[in-house]
Order: sequence, then structure tokens, then C-alpha cells
Amino acid sequence: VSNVFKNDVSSGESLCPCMPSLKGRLAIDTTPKYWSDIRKEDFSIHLKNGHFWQTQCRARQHLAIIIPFRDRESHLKIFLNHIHPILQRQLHNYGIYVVEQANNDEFNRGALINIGYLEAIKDHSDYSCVIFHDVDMLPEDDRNLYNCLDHPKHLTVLINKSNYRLYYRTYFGGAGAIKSDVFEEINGMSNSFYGWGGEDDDLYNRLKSHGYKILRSSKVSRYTMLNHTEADAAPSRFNLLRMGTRRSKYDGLNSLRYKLLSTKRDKLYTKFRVTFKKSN
Ligand code: BGN
Repeated sequence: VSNVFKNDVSSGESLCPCMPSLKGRLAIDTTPKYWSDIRKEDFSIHLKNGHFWQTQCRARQHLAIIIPFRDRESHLKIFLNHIHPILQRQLHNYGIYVVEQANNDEFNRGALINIGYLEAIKDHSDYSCVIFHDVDMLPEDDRNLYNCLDHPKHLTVLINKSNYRLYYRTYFGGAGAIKSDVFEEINGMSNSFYGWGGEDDDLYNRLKSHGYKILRSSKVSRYTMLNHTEADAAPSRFNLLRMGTRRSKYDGLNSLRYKLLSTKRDKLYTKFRVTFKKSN
């Protein structure tokens, strides 16, 4: 475990301002990228293993940005090229973790986010804020702050694909920010949702049943979603969702069985390649 945050030269200096100077509305660049070009950008200079730590001031929060992933390298490049400069302007300390599902079962977004969290806090025990983030979501405004408040915050509120309207009142998919201790209190996400749909609604229900509300700052939480073919919705999701809050105590961070196949340390990200077994 390295101590980049703890031994950081800035640790004696004053806290970073709450309201950093930002750009507001951003240009969205969805053109294909080469890794070599991204590494040449200014924002890459101080990156190591996808980590960045402020040196001018003491960051208020340490963010573990967790990206559930499989077969989307072209999106990953566009996403990283877009998100790094925003996170740096917002004056956070952060680490970007890509969690890749190596088993051939249907995609399991919940299990991947749980694994990302457990591996991220092994990497740096002082992450105070978990940000789960789909790789195809590009924020259009940097006033949409990637930080954790006492209650969970939904980030992807207005998406171009839905004509910038919230999908539905209880929607908590895409990207969101949850304090690490809250994420542990709710036992993370369910590991049982394989295939498309429902795992984000289950997370919403968990948070609600523990007395949390979902915060949204609607005007600036605008996103461009990258195009891809849509997965078929999983028929099992309805039953899982119905029994969700009853299962939450024993289905989550405390019941994960997985293997970490490899850890790749790139300048722009840390990637965990993992496998896990379907239990039924
Ligand atoms: C919902 C899905 C979410 C998904 C959103 C937006 C379900 C559960 C069925 C009751 N929920 O319908 O997982 O994020 O659409 O696409 O399928």
C-alpha cells in the first residue's frame, strides 16, 4: 500500500476552496482516441496509476472512482480523456479504478462495483467517498461536483438520451457518490443481478431502507451518453428486486467471492481483472 495521499507535500497546507474555479458548460469530445495522445495531455503529467493528488492545497475528500467494465476500451479512452481534467479542476484527490469482469456470465455491475470498492480501500485506506461511474457517461458541466455529502448524491440526472429528463423519480443508475461509511453500512450493492437492469434500483432501495435520501443538483447534472448496442433486460430482475431489502444483510460486500486475476497499473487508471462465480 503506497501512501501518496498521507505523505503528500501539501498535507500541512490549507484546505482547498469549496468552490474551485470551474468552466461551467463543457465541450464534449466523443471522437475516438489513442492512448498515446491522452498520455500527452497536460492533465496526465501528474497522474500515476490513475491517481492524482492536489499539491497546491489540501483536498477535502479522497474519491475512489469505480468503473465497472467489459469490452469498452474505446469508451474508456474517451471517458478518461474527459473526466481527469474535470476531477483535477474540482480539486479532489482521487484514484480511478476500472474493474473488468473476466468471467463470461452476463455482466454483473453490482458485484464489480463492490469488488472495486474493496480493492480500492486496500490500495488507499483513506478513501472517504465512493463514486460509481458507468464508462459511457460524460458530464457536460464541471459545476456538477464529484464529491460526497451526508446523503448519497445522484450525478447522472439529465441524460441526452432521455432528452435531459430524469428517467424516473427513484432512478439511481449511471453515476453517483456515496460516502464510504454509508456504502459499508448498506453492505454495498447486491451481487445477484446478472445482466441488464435492476441493480441500481436495488441500491436505491437499500439506501432508502437505511434512512437515506438521494440528493440531486439538477441543473448542472447533464450528461452525454456514448452510443452502444443495448443488452437484453434480465427477466430475473423483478424477483430479485422484490426481495432486495430482505436480502441486503447477506448479499453484498460481506458475501463476495471473487478472484483478482491481475492488477494493471497504467498512468491513466488502475485496472483490476476479476472473476466470480454465479451462485445459482
Ligand atoms: C430501469 C431499470 C434500471 C435502468 C433504468 C434506465 C429495471 C428494474 C425493473 C423493475 N430497472 O427500468 O436498471 O438503469 O431503467 O435505463 O429494469
